[in-house]
Amino acid sequence: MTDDLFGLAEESDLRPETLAPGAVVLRGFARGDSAALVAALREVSAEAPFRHMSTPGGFRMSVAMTNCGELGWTSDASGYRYTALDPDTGRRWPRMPTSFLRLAQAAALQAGFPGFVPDACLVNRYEPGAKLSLHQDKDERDFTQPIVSVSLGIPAIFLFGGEKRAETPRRILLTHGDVVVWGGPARQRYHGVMPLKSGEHPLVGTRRINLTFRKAG
Ligand code: MD6
Ligand code: FE
Repeated sequence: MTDDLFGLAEESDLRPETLAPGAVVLRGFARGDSAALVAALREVSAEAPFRHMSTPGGFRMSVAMTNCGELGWTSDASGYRYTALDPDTGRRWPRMPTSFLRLAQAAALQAGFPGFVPDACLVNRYEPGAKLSLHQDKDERDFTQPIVSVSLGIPAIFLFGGEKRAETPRRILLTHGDVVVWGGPARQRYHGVMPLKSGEHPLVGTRRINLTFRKAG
């Protein structure tokens, strides 16, 4: 899965970068698969279009979202939850593409979480200015399972905090193909994404896409 077909992978690509116990960045891990991932994503978003969900408090999220897999994360006036049906279409979420599943499992294994079987993939699309406020991921049932997060497109600054919101987060630049795996003692850490700066990526265009794989059910 690393992009070493022509021996171009850099040293740093091969060594996981530890953010905290249980959280690692696998630099460039998805780069070699990224064209296939983007092609598969086009089919997913044709079936389940990106939409701006509302927070329970009534705010429109700046990040546009969709899902694939058995379960999809949704937010509206009644709260955050996973659903088997897309509330916008009334149909099941699209199947998780095999390329997505294989990548997520390989990344989890590389990070020390064998046997990861995600049933949900939340897809986040950031246009310039879009951001994600500090939050914890706590809508899943089983916190022993990690989250695998794949960044595609233009770079973003990822905020990685502590177990309390007040802790000042670290800032980590995530670029096209970077994968963050997040589990064990890091599972409940606050995190977010700074407002996206403008840019252009040859494959993805003027946006950033993030895929987060979870075992939700
Ligand atoms: C994003 N990611 O990178 C948003 N959550 O666009 C997340 O919220 C996230 O990257 C849990 C674990 C890894 C993540
Ligand atoms: Fe999150």
